[in-house]
Amino acid sequence: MLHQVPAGETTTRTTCPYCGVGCGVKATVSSGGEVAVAGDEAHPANRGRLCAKGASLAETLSLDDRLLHPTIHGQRASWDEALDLVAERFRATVAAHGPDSVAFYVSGQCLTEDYYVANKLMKGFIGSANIDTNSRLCMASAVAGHRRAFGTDTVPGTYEDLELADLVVLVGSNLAWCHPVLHQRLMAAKAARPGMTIVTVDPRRTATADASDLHLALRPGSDVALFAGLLAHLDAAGAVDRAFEEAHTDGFEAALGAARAVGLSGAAEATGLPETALSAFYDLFARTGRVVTAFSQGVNQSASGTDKVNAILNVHLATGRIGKPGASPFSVTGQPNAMGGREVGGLANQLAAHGNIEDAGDRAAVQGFWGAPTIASRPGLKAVDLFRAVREGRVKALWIMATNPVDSVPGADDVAAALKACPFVVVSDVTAETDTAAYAHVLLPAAAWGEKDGTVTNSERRISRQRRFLAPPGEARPDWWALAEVGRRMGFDGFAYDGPAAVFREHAALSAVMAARGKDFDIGGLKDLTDAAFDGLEPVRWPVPAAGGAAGAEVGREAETGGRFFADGRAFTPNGRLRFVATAPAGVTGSPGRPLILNTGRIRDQWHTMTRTGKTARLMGHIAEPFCEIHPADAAAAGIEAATLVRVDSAHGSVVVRALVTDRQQPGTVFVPMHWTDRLAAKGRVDAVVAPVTDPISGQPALKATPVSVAPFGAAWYGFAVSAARPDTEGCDYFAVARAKGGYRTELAGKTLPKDVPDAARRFLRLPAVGGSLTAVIDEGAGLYRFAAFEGERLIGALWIAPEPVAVSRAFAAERLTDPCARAGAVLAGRPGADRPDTGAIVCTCFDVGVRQIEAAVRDGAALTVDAVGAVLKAGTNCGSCRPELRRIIDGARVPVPA
Ligand SMILES: Nc1nc2c(c(=O)[nH]1)N[C@H]1C(S)=C(S)[C@@H](COP(=O)(O)OP(=O)(O)OC[C@H]3O[C@@H](n4cnc5c(=O)[nH]c(N)nc54)[C@H](O)[C@@H]3O)O[C@H]1N2
Ligand SMILES: Nc1nc2c(c(=O)[nH]1)N[C@H]1C(S)=C(S)[C@@H](COP(=O)(O)OP(=O)(O)OC[C@H]3O[C@@H](n4cnc5c(=O)[nH]c(N)nc54)[C@H](O)[C@@H]3O)O[C@H]1N2
Ligand code: SF4
Ligand SMILES: [Mo]
Repeated sequence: MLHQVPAGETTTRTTCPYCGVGCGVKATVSSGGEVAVAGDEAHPANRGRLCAKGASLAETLSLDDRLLHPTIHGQRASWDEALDLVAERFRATVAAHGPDSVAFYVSGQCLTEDYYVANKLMKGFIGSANIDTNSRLCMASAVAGHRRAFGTDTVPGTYEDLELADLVVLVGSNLAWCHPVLHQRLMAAKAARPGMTIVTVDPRRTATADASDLHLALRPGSDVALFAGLLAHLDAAGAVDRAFEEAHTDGFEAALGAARAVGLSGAAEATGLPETALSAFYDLFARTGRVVTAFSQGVNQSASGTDKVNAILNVHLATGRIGKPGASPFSVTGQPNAMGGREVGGLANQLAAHGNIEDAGDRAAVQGFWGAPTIASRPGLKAVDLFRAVREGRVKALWIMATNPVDSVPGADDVAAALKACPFVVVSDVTAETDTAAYAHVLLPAAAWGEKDGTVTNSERRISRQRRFLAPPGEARPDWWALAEVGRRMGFDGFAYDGPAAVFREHAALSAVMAARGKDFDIGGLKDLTDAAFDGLEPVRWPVPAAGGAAGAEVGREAETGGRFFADGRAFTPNGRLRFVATAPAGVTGSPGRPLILNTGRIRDQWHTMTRTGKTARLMGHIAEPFCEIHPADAAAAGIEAATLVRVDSAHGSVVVRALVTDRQQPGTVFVPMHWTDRLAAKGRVDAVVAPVTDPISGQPALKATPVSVAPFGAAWYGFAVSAARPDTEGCDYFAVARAKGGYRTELAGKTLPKDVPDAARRFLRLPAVGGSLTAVIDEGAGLYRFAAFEGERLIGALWIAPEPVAVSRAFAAERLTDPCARAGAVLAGRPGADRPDTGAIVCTCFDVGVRQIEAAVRDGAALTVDAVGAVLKAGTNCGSCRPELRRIIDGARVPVPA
């Protein structure tokens, strides 16, 4: 099935739906319905660049797995039936058990308009603050840290600052993989100004660490000690900006006292880093005026996340390096609209438009503006507590929108159990193929990226339009509409919007009301946009006050400050002063029987739970299977051999993944990616393992520090298959399935070999259904089996089985699915003949260039620099996402990803 498209070719300027960099995208729809995407040269975030994920967007638009109409208890229903049921169940639950017995769990991937309506409905009309979002797992510690230091949740700096700085410190951020276009901007700035220094603070040697001048591989969780040591050093070195400190800040002495108690030796002890390395970093920081410290989930997702944020903010306040060109702390946001969600107050402890839920005046202002019957007067349940309340029956009706908590919330098996036990679960998604949708009583089909209109705000506070260029398929509708319809059907006034522009105008008007109460978030200048002006809205960074409005003095501030905050020392605290926070060093340790610390996070080419990026063969070519990075010493101690399967166990659950033995991981720690789900692997949901432990201030879970043990899985046999149809993995002890061009590629393994292997192979490849004859080469004694099935000349399936991980070229095998004359002999051999190169795992997804090709070019001397590899093989010359990896391959030390 294809989207319906208008006649003639059209190009629409929109914004990428993935990371918080917020790149502008041009989407061109041909008259035949083909979509092509390119970077938007006019967008200030990316100036035409896109990373591999952005560049592959067109390949994620197929409708094969889309949810096309509402369902109730799995049966197709009309929107009217579904919306009436949702409204009635929420109304009845509130009537019987009070407003706090219902909840919404939404997402930083909602557009601002969706988010605004959700927050308004819950806080102003249902009258509970039980609306939380996956931003709790993502930005909550940054929000809490900002509010402690600035009295408001505001990112002081801009992207340009990373280019202007002489020192960029990346803390707990794998920028090269997670914010690739911002990383490319940084790399380009460094190439133009080689004197710039980049320091990465991360326990793991990441692609970002490879691309930096200094990598501080601190012990997990020890960031507070690192920055406390730095604050003490800045004071001792006379680098504190006394004038700024005295004129504009509070709390310096207390913070310094706590920092001195740590000192250089304490920092060295906590971080495990040599004093010499720390001193070198501290000196560099002290003597460099233009410093940007950018931080992300290695900071936020921690039991001491808020203190980590404030330890970072402290050193910038102490040196007055805040909101100045090239000198600022900078929290990098994750999702495309993480920032927009904070603007509408989408977290359970916020109010709309930077209002404070604890402030009666703010509450009255918001309630009055909405004409709402009520207003939530205390914070609601935060994500982890919210699912606990669902499990305990305190929350009885839950609406989940644009997020997949059964995979992404820690203690994920308990989340699944909670949904199973919940009397009423509504899920709004673009696909029913998620682990969360499986628990929905009502499924609502959402319009996807490219099918809906609205706005998002990126990491540097820039609001950009997402624009529709395709008609929503089936009965899919935008999320704001479903929310407004439920509001209306619950009998509330104030939800009669005729489109997203109307919602945006209301949001902008509310911000002006709140700005008059002294809030910094002010887009009052956009409150009267006509529909046409909303359609044409160019990317704009807030504040955008109305001329002569409450924040009229701010007009022209963008020109003066470059859109930065706090350089003038003016804060949004009650006394208007910036605040230091005395922070307490913390650490993480294993527990008896679970000696290793599990760190989790992202890989370059996948987005979260893979519902979209998992649809493209191109993006699966980079890493196709969940893995556990483990240091050789820990692997040896546990009897784990490279490329075998391992079980990672915590007190909460387990995963079975591929061992990736590498000294990029520090001893005592392991890393498992967050992306795999029950749809794509037998047991790869890492949040089933992660402990639901949270930061006491922000409520953000510590997703990077769970005590675990790792042991061999004990597979008796391993397999690899390629197939035109999705294989039948029923009963497989282990599988990981991924899209390949022309079908699927699957890793598999088992504890005991099936009695009749050829029969099992036939079932696995679905030959009874798809037809085709099976050719086999079997050496039973050696445990070696090779099967290939053809339909005419076309390969429809092949399966290799061995007692060890099978030595088959994955790239070669997968390519045979689209080979018009795949020869059985070559297929069964699992390797190309001498006449054809084996590409190895794909490194450059834009031009399909594999690791072996690059290594060969380097060995031949044909290419010794990243640019030379580009000239010879084109690799790295389009989106550039693979450039850090190219450099590493050239240096002879590629991250060893499975095949
Ligand atoms: N490819 C890709 N890009 C994405 C996403 C995606 O799914 N895929 N998701 C987006 C989203 S929502 C987010 S939030 C961002 C996240 O972007 P990042 O925060 O950059 O990504 P993560 O991989 O979660 O974690 C970053 C690093 O924190 C390190 N770390 C772990 N523990 C510690 C510690 O105690 N201290 C320090 N200093 N570091 C530590 C990890 O080793 C890891 O390398 O990425 C966004 N971009
Ligand atoms: N262990 C561990 N866990 C983590 C993290 C980690 O680093 N480690 N990171 C955390 C972080 S930072 C984040 S942000 C979360 C992300 O985790 P999730 O939010 O759970 O992940 P996604 O896969 O992005 O889920 C988005 C869902 O929305 C659907 N969707 C897409 N577009 C639309 C739309 O327009 N409307 C609707 N209604 N649905 C849509 C998608 O199909 C998908 O099912 O994971 C968190 N969990
Ligand atoms: S860096 Fe990549 S994923 Fe992030 S917004 Fe830009 S194109 Fe999208
Ligand atoms: Mo995130």
